[in-house]
Amino acid sequence: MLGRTTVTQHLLLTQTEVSGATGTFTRLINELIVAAKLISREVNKAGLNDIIGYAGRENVQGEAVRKLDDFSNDAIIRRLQSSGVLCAMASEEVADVIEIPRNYPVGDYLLIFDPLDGSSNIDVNVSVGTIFSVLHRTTDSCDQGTLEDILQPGYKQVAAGYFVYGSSTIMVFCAGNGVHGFTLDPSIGEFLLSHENMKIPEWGNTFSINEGNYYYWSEDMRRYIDYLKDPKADHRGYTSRYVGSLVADFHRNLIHGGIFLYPADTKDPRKPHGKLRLMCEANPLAYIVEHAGGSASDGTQRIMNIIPEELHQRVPLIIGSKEEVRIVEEFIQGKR
Ligand code: AHM
Ligand code: MG
Repeated sequence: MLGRTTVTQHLLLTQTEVSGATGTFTRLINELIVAAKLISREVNKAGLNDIIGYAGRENVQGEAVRKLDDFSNDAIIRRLQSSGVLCAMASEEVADVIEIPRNYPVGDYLLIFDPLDGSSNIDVNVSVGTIFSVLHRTTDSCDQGTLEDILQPGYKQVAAGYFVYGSSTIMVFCAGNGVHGFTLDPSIGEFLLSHENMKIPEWGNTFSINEGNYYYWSEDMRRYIDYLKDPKADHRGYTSRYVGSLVADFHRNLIHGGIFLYPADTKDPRKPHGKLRLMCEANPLAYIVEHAGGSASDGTQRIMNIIPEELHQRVPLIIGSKEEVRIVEEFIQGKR
C-alpha cells in the first residue's frame, strides 16, 4: 500500500517515454480525474441528499435526464473547459458540440464522454460509471474544434477509459501503452495503481445481454443465445450476468472474460441499431478491449473502423473476449 504508484506518478512516468510530450495530455487526464472524484463523491451520498431522481427534462435522445446525469455532465464540462488543452467536447447529454468559452485558451485535444453511464441504476445502489474518449483535432487551427474534428473513427483515438463508481471507484485507462486500472483510496483522495497491464482472457463463460429483448432480435441473434444456453451444444457452458450498466458489465468481463452484447432490435423504430452510442460508449470501450487483447464488433465489422456520420449515432455492440466475439460474428454472418 505504502509503495503503490499514484495515477499522477504513472502518467508522469509514461509521459517521459513519449518524445516531445509537453504535459498537456497529463493535464487533461488530471482534470478528468478531479471531475470523477466529484462525481464519485455525489454518487456515494446519493441517498442522503436531494440528487436522486429526474431533472424534469429529456436529453437529445429523448431519454429522461436524472439529476446526477446533469451533475456529472456539468462537473466534467466545468473542470475541462478551463484546462486549456481542449478545442471542443461532446457529451451524451448535449445535442451539439460543446465549445470552449471564448475567455479560455484552446488546445489540440477533443474529449467525448458519457458522464454517467447506467444512471437508471442510481436509485437502487447499482454501479454506474463515466466513459471517455480522447481524440486529436484534425483541423489545423488554433480556434474552436468542430463537428468534423469530433467525427473521427475509433482507431484514431489517442486514449480512452472509464470510471466505475461501484463497491470501490476504479479508473481503467489506456493511452496506447497498456490498459491500467487505478482504485480510488477515499481516505487520501488518490487513485492508486491496482491492475497493471490488464489482459482480457481469450475465452470466457459469461454472457451479458438484455434477454427481455429476445423477440425483437434478428433470427441469428436468437439462435446464438439459444446456442449459449443449450446444454447439448459443443461448449463448456455459459452463465448469464446483466447489470444494466455498460461500464459495470464491461469491467466484469474485462477481468473474468466473456461477452457483452447490445444488438440491433425492432423494439423502438427510432433506434434500429440498438441503444448504445458509437462515439461515447462503443469506441472508448473498443479501444480498451483491443489494447487488452479482446475485440469489439457490430457483427460485421470492427467497431473502431466505423466512420461516424453523426454525433449521437447508435451502433450494435458485441464486445469482449476475442473468441467469444468471433463466434457471434459467425452466427451473424451465417457461418453457423
Ligand atoms: P445510459 O448511458 O443512458 O445510462 O444508457 C446506456 C445503458 C448502458 O449502461 C446499459 O448497458 C444499457 O443502457 C441498458 O439498457 P437496457 O435497459 O435496454 O438493457
Ligand atoms: Mg451510457
